[in-house]
Formats: sequence, structure tokens, C-alpha cells
Amino acid sequence: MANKIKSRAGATKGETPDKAPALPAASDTPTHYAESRGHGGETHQSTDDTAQTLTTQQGVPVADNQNSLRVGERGPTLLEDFILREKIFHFDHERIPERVVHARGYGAHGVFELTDSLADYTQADVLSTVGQQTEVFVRFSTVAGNKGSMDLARDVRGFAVKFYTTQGNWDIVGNNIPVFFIQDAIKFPDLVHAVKQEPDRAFPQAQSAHDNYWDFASLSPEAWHMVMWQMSDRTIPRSFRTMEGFGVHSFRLVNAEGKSTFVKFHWKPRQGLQSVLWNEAVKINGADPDFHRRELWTAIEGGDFPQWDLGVQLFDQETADSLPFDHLDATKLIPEEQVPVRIVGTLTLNRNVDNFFANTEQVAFCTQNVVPGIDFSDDPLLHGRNFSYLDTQLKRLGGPNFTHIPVNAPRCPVMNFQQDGHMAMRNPKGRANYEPNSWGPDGGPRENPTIGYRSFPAEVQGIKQRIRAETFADHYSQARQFFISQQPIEQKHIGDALVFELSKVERVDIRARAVSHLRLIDEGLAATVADGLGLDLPEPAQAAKPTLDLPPSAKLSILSNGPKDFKGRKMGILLTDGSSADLFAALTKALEAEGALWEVVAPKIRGVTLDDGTQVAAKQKIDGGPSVLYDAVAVLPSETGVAMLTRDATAKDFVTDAFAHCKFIGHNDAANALFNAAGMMERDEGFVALAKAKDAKTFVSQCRALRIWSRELDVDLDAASLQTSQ
Ligand code: HDE
Repeated sequence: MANKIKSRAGATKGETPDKAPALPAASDTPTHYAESRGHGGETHQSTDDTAQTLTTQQGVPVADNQNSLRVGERGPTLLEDFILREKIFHFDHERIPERVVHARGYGAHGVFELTDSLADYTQADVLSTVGQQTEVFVRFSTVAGNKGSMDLARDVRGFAVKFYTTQGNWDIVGNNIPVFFIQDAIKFPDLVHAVKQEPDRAFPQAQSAHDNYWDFASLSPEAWHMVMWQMSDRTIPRSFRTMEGFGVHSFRLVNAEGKSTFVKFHWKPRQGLQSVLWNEAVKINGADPDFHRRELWTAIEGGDFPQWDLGVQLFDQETADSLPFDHLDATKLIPEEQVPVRIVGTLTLNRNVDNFFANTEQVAFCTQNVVPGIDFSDDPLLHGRNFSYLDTQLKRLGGPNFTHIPVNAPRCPVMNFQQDGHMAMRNPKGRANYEPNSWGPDGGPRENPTIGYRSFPAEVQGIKQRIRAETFADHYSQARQFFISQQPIEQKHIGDALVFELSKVERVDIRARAVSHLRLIDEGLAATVADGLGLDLPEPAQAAKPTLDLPPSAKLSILSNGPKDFKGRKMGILLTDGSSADLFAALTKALEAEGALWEVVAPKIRGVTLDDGTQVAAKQKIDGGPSVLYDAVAVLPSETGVAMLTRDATAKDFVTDAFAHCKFIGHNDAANALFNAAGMMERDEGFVALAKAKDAKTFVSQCRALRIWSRELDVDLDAASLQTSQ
């Protein structure tokens, strides 16, 4: 029987994976393309066949689909680039009305308070006056999934902040990862097409674990730093509240004297970093697909307002020139050890939306929303974004007046001669609707050279060409740096994620091509992943530049930057009729003292009657409250209650999952019967006996460590083949 099932599952009609036609390997890049890009690490396919030639919508043949037109190697991208503009324009208009990327999101209102003035660096009022509070709206999102997809997808999270400043709206449209997959905006539609559902079958939903994504990634050496972040636990955060945020690109701050300083923006969560395990994420998606939005909503409703500190990395041209990579390349970060992060303010989310559509759906972020004193760098990805966001809002929100929608409307006065259009809400009065005019005080607003926005007068020159700068060519050094900066268990998770994702890829040649890149990042990781796939180690990919040995950076690890307490975390307390009232009271008191949350899980939603006759309502019936919803669990049944639980499959799952996910398990004596029935014969230090009321306090303080990671090595088959460079 088992054999029969196996052979049926293995045979996929007409597509035996081993026999799929091989795509050219990384080294097959046609030379005339390789030359035109300035370095040979890039891989893609071109053709001399007229019938196969890529064209624009007007039928114009496209010679280079990888690089946009810019002045000089590293200069600004030109508006004249009709190929770039048409491609992105068309891409932006593919979906209506959901966002083409970041469709699934959740937002909240809040406030930003400046704690350290940057007036020496910028004219921006929002960054100058200490103590000043600025209203903000924040939207978190996943990238690949559709609007109705689940929250715990393995995916990058969007972290977009709109500041309603006294000088107009300023948006930091960032992610929870400081780097990106691609270096040039012209590649973005391909990246997104590759990661979203495959076009013929419309699946898989919200997952990169499929052939198209890994085909694209394995043909794109520039993606591999980001791929390492993507395969880390960063892409399965425990909560929006436990993620960092990053503006990714370099921007400029410009002060009153016109001096420019480069800046990278960081959001550091006061809640500490925390992620879940992949097996947990898979189960959370079934138990509560709204896990993240529910969690944020509940925290804000309960007055536990999430907070992030705004940090800036400030650096001048000289520092930029001294870095072993180009700060205009969005696939690179600047380690905090090289340019420290200076904390300048705090963001607090303190108000849920009163209408999801009006706020979270209609909010229109644009990277080009900057205020006097904040300007762009020449990052080619940023330039593409500056075009794309305005364009996408026009499609999504149906006209040019989306700034009239309350969530998008500036809080400072708006005065100009723009008029009419769909759904115009702000209609100027009076006779003059042009400028200059001679209607005196009735003639409307005038330009103001003193406080008006002025672009930094950067000097640029060069020949017009489609080229990737030579300084963008090292694709593996920071990927390796990221990997060696992780704690061993985090490295294991990266290996596990790669094996999981590539095991969903049907074509063996794509799996092998992916592993060929890992060999340039970490040989131990490459060997682990090849072994996990049952694959012979492929030859290393062809690198344009040798991988540098950059030093590890502790800031890149989640576990090295975790919380110091159990505040804001949630415990599931499994009770039955007859459970101890004293123990329950002591535990909930200790949790509340810590600022932690708890929920009662019981055989019936009615709740339980404790041994002193008190009734306690349940938040979850056990079937709907699996332990994956909690950071730690307490199992406190009565002797008679546990006899019933030992016959219940979900009660057994509750404890075996808590164990497998390395959680702390507080328990009374009776609970041992359930552990035994579930086959959990061994107890490690994560099992905490709760005999007397005073044990509750000790248990809660132990939970601050969040997980017993050593346990994972005993419960996971893949741990046996763990080979890392550490
Ligand atoms: Fe976006 N991106 N993006 N992106 N992005 C969008 O704008 C785009 C990129 C990010 O909560 C779209 O309003 C291009 C990097 C966030 O509403 C669209 C390129 C980063 C959000 C778009 C990028 C982001 C978006 C879709 C390559 C991190 C959600 C809907 C040049 C720094 C904002 C919309 C929200 C949304 C285009 C790359 C972050 C299509 C062309 C890099 C957080 O305009």
C-alpha cells in the first residue's frame, strides 16, 4: 500500500523532473550581453531568433531587458527610457484594485516623537525639533500573496510609514530586510512575476517554494544576499511588532547651508526581535490565517502600544568611497559596526483604524514623497520606484485625486492650481486658476524660494548607456557575512528553509543551480543543502568577483537581538474542570506582573469549574487553540480532567507541538499522564514543574528566554546532517 501511494505521488503527468530540459547554466551567458553589463556574474538568456525577440507593447525589439538607461555608470536614470517606463507602467496596471505586490497588509495610526535633533544635517522640521510629535500611518504587509492570503507566509514584510509633517507628507516605504533582490528597477516586474503564482495554474499562493521563483533567483547572482535573508527566520516573524524596518536605499539629508549627508533609515523594535519556526508557521496559517493582524489589533486595543526607535546611519561621500561595495547598490547594507545607527526618535502605534478600506486599503505610499531637507541618492532601484508608486496609485485609486482621501491628505495646508479630475474633493475657489497672475492677494498661492523644496544640486555627467556599474558586481561577500553572523541554530534554519523550498522545485537542474550559488557563500551550507536534497554537490556558480571574508555582524542575528522579558508575549493555559484555583491565580498574576498575555484553553468553550468552585471562561476550545498560537504553555489539568485529555488527539498535539517548537512548558503533576500518552517520555529543562503558587513566578521569568533551542537538535532529523562553517 505504501509503495503504491509513493509511486502515484512521484509520477507527474508528462513532467518527469529529472528529464526536464536543462536551462543554460550560469556560465552560459552570451558574451555580448556579459560585456554590455560591465561584469560577467549576471545570468540570463538572449536570442538571435527574430520570432522569439522580446518587444515593447509597440512591437519595438528590446536589446537589453536588464539595465535601464542612465547617465554614466552610476548616474540618474533617464525619463527618456521609454522601455523601462512602458514596462513598469504596464506592470503597475496589472491588478485592480488590489496592490500588485504587498496586497495583504495591515495598518494602524500612531505618532512619531523626535528625541535627538538632526537640524545640523537637515532642514526637515520632523527631524529637527526635539519633542515634536508628528502624526503617522503605518502599513505592514507581505509581498507575494494576494489580499486574502495567510499572514505566516515565508515572505519579506513591508514596513511603510507615512509622516504627516508640517512641511508635507514624507513616506519611508521600507521592508523588514535591509537589502533587496535586484539592483535595477527594470528587473522588478520579472522578479514579481517569478515569485507570484505561476500564470497557467494560478498557484502556489504566497510562496516562493516553486520552480519559477528559484529559476529566476538561480539565474540572478545579484539576488543571493537577499535570498539568505529570505531563507532566514526574518521572513517568518512572530509579530509585526517584533520586526525591524529598513528604508533600504541611501537617501540624502540636506541642511540649511545646502550640505548633503547620506542617510539610511532603520526602525528598531522596542519589543525585541522574534520569529517563529517554519513548522509552527505552517500550522499557524491553518489555525489563524489572520495571526499577525489579529495580534497587532489586540495589542493596540489592549493599550500595549508597539514602539520602534528610528535610527539613522549618517555618512559622507568619503566614507561611502571607503566601503568595499557601492552604497547605491540596494543588494548591500552598511554594517552597523562600520557606520553606527544613531537613534533619533520613537514611533508609537496607538490607534487602530476605524475602517480598514478607508485607511489600510486606500493609503498610497510613494517613495517620491519627500520634504525639504530630504532627497534621493542615485540608487537605480530607488529611481524606478519613484516612478512606479505614483503610477500605481493612479491605477489602484482610479484618478489623480487620491491625495484628497483623508488617509493620504497632508495635515498642513495644500494650495495650488491643480484642479478637476475624478472625484475632486478639494476644489479651489476664486477666479485665478493659473500662475503667474496679477490678481494680487486674490490671486492664490505663490512659489516661495525661501521655504520651498530644492533638489540637491548634485553634479552628474557621463554618456547615456544601459550598463550595470562595475562597483555593483560583488554578489556573494555580504551573503556570506550574513550567514556567518547567525547563531548556529539560525544557520540550521537557513539550511532547512533552503532544503524545504528547493524540495518543492520540480526541476532538478534548478535545484542544482541554486546550490551552485551557495558554494560561493558557505561550503558547509552548500553541502548541507545538497545532502538534504539528495543531490551531488554541483560546481560553484561563476562569480564576477571573488567572495571577500567580511567580519560577522551581531546585529544581523535575530537571536542576538531578542527581547529581555516576556512582556507582550502570550501563554496558553490548558485547564480542565477541577484544575487548581490557587495555581491558576498565581500564574495569571505573575504573567500580568510581567506585562504578558494569557488565554485559557479548555475542552469546552464554556470554560471550566476550578477546584474552589470558581468558573473560568475559555478563550479557545482546545481544537481551535493549538499551542502554535502561544509563546509558551502551561498544562494544568486535574487528575480526572487529564484522563479525558489523554484520549484526545488535539490535546496530545497541543503538548507535542509545544515540545517540538522548543517552547517552555509549565505543568503540574497530573499533566505527566498527557505527556506520556503523547509519547513525550523525556523531560528537559524547558519543562517547569508548577507544584506551588510561588513556582509560577520562576516559570514566567524562565519564559523570557522564549525557546529551549538545544531541544531542536533532538527532535529534527535534519539536525543530524548539520554542517556549518562555525
Ligand atoms: Fe515596492 N511597490 N517596488 N518595494 N513596495 C509597491 O506600490 C516597486 C521595493 C514596498 O503598504 C507598489 O502602492 C518597484 C523595495 C512596500 O501600501 C508598487 C520596485 C522596497 C510596499 C511597487 C519596488 C519596497 C510596496 C504596489 C523596484 C523596500 C507596500 C502597491 C524598483 C525598500 C506599501 C503600491 C503599502 C508597494 C513598486 C521595490 C517596499 C507596484 C517598481 C526595494 C512596503 O508601486
